[in-house]
Amino acid sequence: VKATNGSANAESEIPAVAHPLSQDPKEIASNINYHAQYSPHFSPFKFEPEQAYYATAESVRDQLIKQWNETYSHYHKVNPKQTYYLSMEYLQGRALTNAVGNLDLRNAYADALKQLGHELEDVVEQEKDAALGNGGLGRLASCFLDSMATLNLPAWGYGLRYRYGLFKQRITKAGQEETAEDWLEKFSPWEVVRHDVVFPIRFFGQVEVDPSGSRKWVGGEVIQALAYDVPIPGYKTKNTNSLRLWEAKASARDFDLFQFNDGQYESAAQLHSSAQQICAVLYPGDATEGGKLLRLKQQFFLCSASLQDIIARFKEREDEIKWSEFPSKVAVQMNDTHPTLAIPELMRLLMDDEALGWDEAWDITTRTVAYTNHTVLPEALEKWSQAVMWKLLPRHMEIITEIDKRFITMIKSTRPDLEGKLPDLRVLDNNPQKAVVRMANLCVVSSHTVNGVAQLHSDILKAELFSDYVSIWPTKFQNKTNGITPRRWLKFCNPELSQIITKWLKTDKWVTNLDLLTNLRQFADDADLHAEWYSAKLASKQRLAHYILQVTGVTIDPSTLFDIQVKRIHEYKRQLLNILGAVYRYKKLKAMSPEERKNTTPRTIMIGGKAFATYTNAKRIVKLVDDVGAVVNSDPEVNEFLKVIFVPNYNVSVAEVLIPGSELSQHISTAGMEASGTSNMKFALNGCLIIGTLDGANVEIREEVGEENFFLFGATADEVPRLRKEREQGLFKPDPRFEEAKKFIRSGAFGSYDYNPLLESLEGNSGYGRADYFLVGHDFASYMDAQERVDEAYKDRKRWTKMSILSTAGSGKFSSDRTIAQYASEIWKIQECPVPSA
Ligand code: B1H
Repeated sequence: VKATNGSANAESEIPAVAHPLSQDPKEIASNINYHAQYSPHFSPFKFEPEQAYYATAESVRDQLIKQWNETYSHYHKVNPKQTYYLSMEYLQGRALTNAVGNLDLRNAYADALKQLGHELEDVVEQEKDAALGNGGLGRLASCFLDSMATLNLPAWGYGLRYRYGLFKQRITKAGQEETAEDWLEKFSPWEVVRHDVVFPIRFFGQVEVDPSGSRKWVGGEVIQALAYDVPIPGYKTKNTNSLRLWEAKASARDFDLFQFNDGQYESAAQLHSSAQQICAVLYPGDATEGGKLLRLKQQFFLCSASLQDIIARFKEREDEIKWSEFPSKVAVQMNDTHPTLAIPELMRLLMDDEALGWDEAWDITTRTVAYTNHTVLPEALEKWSQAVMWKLLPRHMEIITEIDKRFITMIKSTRPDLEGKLPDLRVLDNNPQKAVVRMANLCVVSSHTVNGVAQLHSDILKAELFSDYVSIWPTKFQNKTNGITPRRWLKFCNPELSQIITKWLKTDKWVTNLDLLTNLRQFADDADLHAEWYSAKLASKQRLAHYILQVTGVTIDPSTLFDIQVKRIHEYKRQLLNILGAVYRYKKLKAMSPEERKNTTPRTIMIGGKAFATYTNAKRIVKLVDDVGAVVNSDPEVNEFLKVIFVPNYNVSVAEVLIPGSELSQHISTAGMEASGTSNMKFALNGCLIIGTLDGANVEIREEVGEENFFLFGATADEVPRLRKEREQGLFKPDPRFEEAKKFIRSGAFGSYDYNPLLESLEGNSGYGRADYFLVGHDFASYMDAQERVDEAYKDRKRWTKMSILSTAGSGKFSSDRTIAQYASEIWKIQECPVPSA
């Protein structure tokens, strides 16, 4: 065995050790016991679920480490081209169920734990979610890691090891309250620190020019990046890749003992506290200058550490270093613009440290990096102040300025027709008021490939945001429709449905070949399948009802239609449309006679998601949903027919309970605004029907499951600009149902909280400077009509069950295995590199 755990120059032979584990539950139990006693984290003689969790996780980690090390050695030996996925976010969720599932050891571990007096189901609940992300973009990164390992692709994830993950959300009388999520409070059994993998990261300082004319970045503050690796097992394969998370550290040398003994405690540890800030939280508030600087530091920290590591690995594996071969060994994928600094950092490392000239460094960089765009919302397109960047990264600003200059020269000489558009196309925006660097422009100019995340989104990128660049580089732009891992999002989170699918398809190959689900179509009318399908859904609904009772104290009835919208709270996602619909439904129910009510379709509407801490309107929406719930749920006249629940603290683990138990889910963004969406895919895969607009991946889901199995409503993306204009000009005639719902809220029916700012966003000034920018008013009528079609369809169980089966059957395209296979062949040009079995 070679000691090659990711470090450079780890060539010394170390003796092989006997692997401690087998698949035998008895031996596993003894290994869990061993960890409880010899890797103790708690007082002796305690073996409650929490202790059982840590000991079990450590035992599973033993299993993983063996194949993890083999994977590294194998990649080292074969030296294939590798992908490096750079992302500020990963939403890994829990790891234990996933690990024993991928290792195919679930039953063995369940048996072993039983012998020790525990249930695996309870033990896994002890794990805290690793929530190093916000929403879809971070979860996508995690699904991609799972698929890359499962497809045996030589790939790495790179990210930051945030001390506190995404905040925990509590709902109080005042609405959403945030508290820090201390996922590392005890420790994480899934990470391995690599004390031999450390790189210096510089901030501030200045550029020095030596007599030969070469430039060097010196001075400033230097912080160490220390690697923590998390194993990423593939499904039933030996390949176990790494998610390498960087932690910022100052060293003992940086601790000023003299100052400390002099009583200057804070300045003595100044660099230590500076280091701690970098990895403290994901997306620190950027309202202040300090906050902006910190975000930029985080981004650079990720990029610099990762590229130094990538270059060290490249050098370690080549006998003779030929830099021109770098792009045939390395593909760097930038997950949105957050890791854009990888571009000037790679240029700097190649030119200043490796002494390459501009042209050679530029050629290598542009053949190495690719960029995924995840949004067209203008507020999410990053722009960094040039002044701040000159201060923090002076050498990188020189390089960015040169990239900008050369781009201008190129346009002037090859595309004089575009000269007039240069002010928008160039990388630097030199507006004297606020000079900024446009990160998306830098990415497009410097990447060999740019992709959107669903067909509609990619089309919009090409036709609008990046249209002029398309005319310059027609082949640079691609689509890669997002996907989700069928392991976590069907097999592990919905074992009942998975068993039925395997039984009817007579194979479990669908787990890695999701297109096989189309074979369910032939049984879509089979009464036996219907019965099984219905009972699996009911079981999941009961589990969900139990969960809701636990976290909210509200009892919900599993025989009602379970209608769910879970995602980040944002005005463009239109949770407001949903709740206005619920308010209208409530009002109508109130006006009915008891007889009439019996003819309605009883519904439980669940809405969940976190609002960014400083996004006031989003927080008002949370408050409104909760207030409507409080009134409706305690109204004895109608609460048999309608309940409205705000599901607190939505995260990956909560999603794993909600999605299997869902029957209808809402994906109702203003068309053109949701780049893709990925929970829509998870719901559809679990036999949940979608009510949605023609936005993002909804378009493709509808195509795949069949339009008769999708409740469509709303304006289309190409109508939106005209509708907005008409709305502003006062040409919009609201549906009476829309007016009624708003009036009901204004009447104080849901309490005295001031909802005016929210309601006004639907009329006058929406904060975007325009009236009802998200077209809630325009789409309300067709939304309510679609909801009526839902109510009708649900009354016919046979029809609904058939639609549900066809929904699952049509979801094969949305496996992240498909997405990743396309990235691998069409962008990264990497091949699988399976670790041979012994
Ligand atoms: C997506 C983001 C995002 N797009 C800025 N953009 C952030 C932008 O805090 N920030 O600075 C955080 C996140 N996230 C999402 O990506 C899209 O909205 C979804 O439609 C898409 O499915 C997902 C994955 O592609």
